[in-house]
Amino acid sequence: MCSNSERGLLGVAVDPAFASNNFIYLYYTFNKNAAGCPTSNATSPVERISRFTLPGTNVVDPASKVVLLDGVLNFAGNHNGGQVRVGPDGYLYAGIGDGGCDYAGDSGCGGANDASRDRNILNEKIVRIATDGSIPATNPFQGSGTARCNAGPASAGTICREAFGWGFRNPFRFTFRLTDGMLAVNDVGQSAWEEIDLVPGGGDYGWPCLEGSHPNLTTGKCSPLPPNLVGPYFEYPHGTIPGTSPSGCGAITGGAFVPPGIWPSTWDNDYLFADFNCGGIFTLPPSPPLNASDLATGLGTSTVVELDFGPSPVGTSLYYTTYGSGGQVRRIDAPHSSASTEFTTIAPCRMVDTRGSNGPLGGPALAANGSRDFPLTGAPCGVPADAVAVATKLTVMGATSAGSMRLGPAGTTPTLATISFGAGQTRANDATLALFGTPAGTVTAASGFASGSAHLIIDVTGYYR
Ligand SMILES: [Ca+2]
Ligand SMILES: [Ca+2]
Repeated sequence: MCSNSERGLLGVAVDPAFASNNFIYLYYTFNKNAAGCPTSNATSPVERISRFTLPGTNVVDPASKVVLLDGVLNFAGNHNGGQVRVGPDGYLYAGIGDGGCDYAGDSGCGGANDASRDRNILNEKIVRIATDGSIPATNPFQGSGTARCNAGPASAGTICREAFGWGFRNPFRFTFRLTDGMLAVNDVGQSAWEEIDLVPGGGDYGWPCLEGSHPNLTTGKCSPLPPNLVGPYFEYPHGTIPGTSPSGCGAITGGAFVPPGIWPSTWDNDYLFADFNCGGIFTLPPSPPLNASDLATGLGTSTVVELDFGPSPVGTSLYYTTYGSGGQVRRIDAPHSSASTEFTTIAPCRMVDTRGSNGPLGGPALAANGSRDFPLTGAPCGVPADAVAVATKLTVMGATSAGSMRLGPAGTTPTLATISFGAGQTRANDATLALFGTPAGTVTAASGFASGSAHLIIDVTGYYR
């Protein structure tokens, strides 16, 4: 293997039937012909995808190797793509980059590299093969004028049958939409635009003629502009992504759709994407308008390279890998809640008055060293059942001894005074009471006085959710 420049083990996929077949698929840079790992050679090293068996010992058996795709050009060492995944259709997908510089030596490097226009190579393509290496019957480029490219480039002018979409620059990471299986590709841009492409199969995504939806190369194979180019689903300029907070973004990496039901429902099917340069993970809604916003920021530069949801102690969590910081796997169990920032005022409403007749919201008075639970959602004040806290004014009257009331979420044992009073005093205090106890929506009021009793009144003035 070669691991210089951007080479190395670039992707791992697990077979959906792994529990019975133990198959994994690895995308890596193969030191072909033991030629060393030069950065200006059109025949070695190469990108390769092989299937291996990973037995219960958790050590890959090298003898189990079955090469599925080979001879993919790796010219300058960078822009190698690297993602490999088994799609919801059971086929193996991989994203392959432009190799940094033109393998044919007739254009240039970076934004001048026009190798992406060549359809007889697998570079700059999303490829799709069956897990045994064969070509799915429904691949878009079949029949006359096409050829297999699984052992290396085909003759000039022919089209690779492995290609599923083409005209990418460095489709480093991709994933599949949960609702319909649509392939979503994060194509790393050159110097100005990062893009997300939806790829149903067969399209030309424009590089290097376009970067995102903007002109990049306007001469040679891009003059005139090729017809029928597919524009990005979403693009963002280098710098600050509109709607988000970090600066210095400029290299899109991992992407993942939020599985419905694991986070608050406003997150269901959102598309998460990461940027390597600014160390952030951002979110797009499931449908236009595609306004981006922050999920996690300040993760450091050269960090996030891959996102995926997987099982965890809390059910399902978001995992991401980092390149900086020595290489780490990190986990996010839930997005930071914005719930406590949404406050609704209501006209002051008396919810609890223990001077009234006995009942859940009335008497009797609280007794020394005792406690009572009071439900604060629903009638008569109308605090919704999903409120996480209420704003209240507490009043204590008729205390027969000095002390305090301690209020907290139901099911807890409050130990701190929420309101203090002397014998015979009437005292009032504003208090925000959390409702996340058991049962939800209910608070416990504990008596912090040694004898007698005291009346408690709770007037609600608003709620948070
Ligand atoms: Ca060329
Ligand atoms: Ca494009």
